[in-house]
Amino acid sequence: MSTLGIIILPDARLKQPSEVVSSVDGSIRKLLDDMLETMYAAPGIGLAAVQVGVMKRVVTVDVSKEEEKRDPLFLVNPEIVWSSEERSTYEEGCLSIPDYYETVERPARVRVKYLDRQGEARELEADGLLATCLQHEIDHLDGVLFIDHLSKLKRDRVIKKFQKQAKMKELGIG
Ligand code: GNR
Ligand code: NI
Repeated sequence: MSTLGIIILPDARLKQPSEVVSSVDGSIRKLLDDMLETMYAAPGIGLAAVQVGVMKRVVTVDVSKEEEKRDPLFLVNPEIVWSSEERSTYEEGCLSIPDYYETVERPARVRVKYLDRQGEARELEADGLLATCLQHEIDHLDGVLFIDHLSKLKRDRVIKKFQKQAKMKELGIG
């Protein structure tokens, strides 16, 4: 396994939709394993392939609390097939928008269909942090970031800050 580099705002790839995976083969399983290692190293509770520059509908998630009791989920072509009317709010962050946290409101429960690591069709129903995380990751596959759920004022402020940081880095400052 190897860790992969995580792309950050304002990388244009984060705004693009990812492609459906046609078969869960060895290269997809290797991608899943490398993504899981990258996610644990970050550390993060979820990762979409686009965040490591791979435009495929592939996601890893692990919302378990203790490192000793890891509970990884591998999802290929995940789709929300049902979401609750009831909403819940979480303070969200994103590895592609480092050190920025803001409250986002989303459906409290979702049912997700996906292919597992073996390419088998599965469904799961989630609530709590897992429901939020799955929605955050599936958004990534559609080129949507959690800041797209905030007011335009907040979103534009964050984008500006990261554009400025990218420019400074380009110039070799900071
Ligand atoms: O590590 C992460 N934490 C998190 C917290 C609240 C809601 C969503 C997330 S996902 C994020 C990792 C990430 O950027 N996944 O795309
Ligand atoms: Ni994210």
